[in-house]
Amino acid sequence: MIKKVLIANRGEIALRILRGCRELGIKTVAVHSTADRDLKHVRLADESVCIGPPSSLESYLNVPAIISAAELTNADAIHPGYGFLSENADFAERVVSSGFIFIGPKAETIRLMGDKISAKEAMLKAKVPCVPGSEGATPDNEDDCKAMAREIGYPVIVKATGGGGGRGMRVIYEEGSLIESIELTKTEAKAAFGNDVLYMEKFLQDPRHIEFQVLSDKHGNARHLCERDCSMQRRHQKVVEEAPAPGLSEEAREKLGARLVEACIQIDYHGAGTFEFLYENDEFYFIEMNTRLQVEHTVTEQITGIDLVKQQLLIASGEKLDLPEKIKPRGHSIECRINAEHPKTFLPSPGKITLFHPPGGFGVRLDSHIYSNYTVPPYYDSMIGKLITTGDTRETAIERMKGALKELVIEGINTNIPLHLEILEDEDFRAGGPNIHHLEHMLENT
Ligand code: MV4
Repeated sequence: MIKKVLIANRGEIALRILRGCRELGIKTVAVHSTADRDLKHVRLADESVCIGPPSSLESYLNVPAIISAAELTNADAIHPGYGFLSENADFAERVVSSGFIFIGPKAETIRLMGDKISAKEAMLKAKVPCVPGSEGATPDNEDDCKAMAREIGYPVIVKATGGGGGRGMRVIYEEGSLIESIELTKTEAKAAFGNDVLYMEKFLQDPRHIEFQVLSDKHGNARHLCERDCSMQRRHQKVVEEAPAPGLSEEAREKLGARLVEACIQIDYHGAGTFEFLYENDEFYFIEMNTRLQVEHTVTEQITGIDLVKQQLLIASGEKLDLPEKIKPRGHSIECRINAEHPKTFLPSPGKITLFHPPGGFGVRLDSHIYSNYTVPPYYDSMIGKLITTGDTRETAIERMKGALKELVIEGINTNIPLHLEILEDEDFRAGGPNIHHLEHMLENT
């Protein structure tokens, strides 16, 4: 078993990883920037190392500093959390070549999934349903591009193979703008990812974003842990997530889930992972795979009763999955991301939290590192916590969330709590299953 984990992250997820380690009797090493000396997990960790100045590039993305800290403290393994270096295949490789365990899949798997064309190829091979499209790169000849788009049918979308998460893509509605759009996207992709290879897909106009959680060990055993609906987003930032996806039948869940378990075994996946889909007219279309623990993993934990961080640690230690053959979801769980930002303008709102009162009660979970008199630094993501409520039904989870949001007091900075209260009153949200454009439409109309 792993005995000591270096947590290569900050904020709520660093605290979440620390809590998982603690329950398995694993010692923890916190690494932090000079701006993060007062983070809650730094105080709770067995050891801590300052790895650099506030700038992420010089601290949480500073590979030599992180590896040195692991050497200095004699850690066995490194947990990357989400964001930062979590999906950097070169980092995973460096971790392993320096003699540590990377808590996540193999570097080659991260690389396979990081390249969106090769990820789609792997999924097609595993018979996972994908968005119809180019099956490889767009041709380098204008006429062939036009023929391809015509065959797929407009509107089409071109995406950078090195992109993902909404970066480096463009929708094209008619042949007249196809070539110009491809050239523009290529130029942007080259600048952003150092890779101008594109692929083409049918553009789905009003899909939902539904993703499946998986766990897969190093002995050829895999499970799916049902799905999450993450359609409530603004500018590719998720705002509210829930599990299970409203209205999805058990039959549809098990049909796709079984395919994904097979896919995990086929690609020799190790650890926790997420298959992202667009869902439209009762059909799933694979878009990307995330090879990390996600922000919204909590709602899956709530409905399955499985601690995903513990499972990651056990898998990385080489243990066999010890989970039931079929994982049955129980009840419904919703997560609201609490951001230090203005509820209307979305401008970041760093500063000192002068007063903090957490909510509580049955079915209420708050994953956050904040405390009274903590100062939210301006250098990082504005998410300061996640409020999660769980109940037997979606309605109960929603009502519990309303109560918990009203109980939650954060003074001294602006937060998006008022936005969440608005969302919970929205008729279409309450009906369940809004599409990926719904929140942005809702914001335009108020
Ligand atoms: C799409 C799409 C429609 N059709 N692909 C955006 C993030 C990246 N993961 C893929 N994205 C999309 N790909 C096809 N063929 C619409 C989006 C999209 C989206 C997807 C998920 C969640 C929010 C989104 C917001 C805008 C566009």
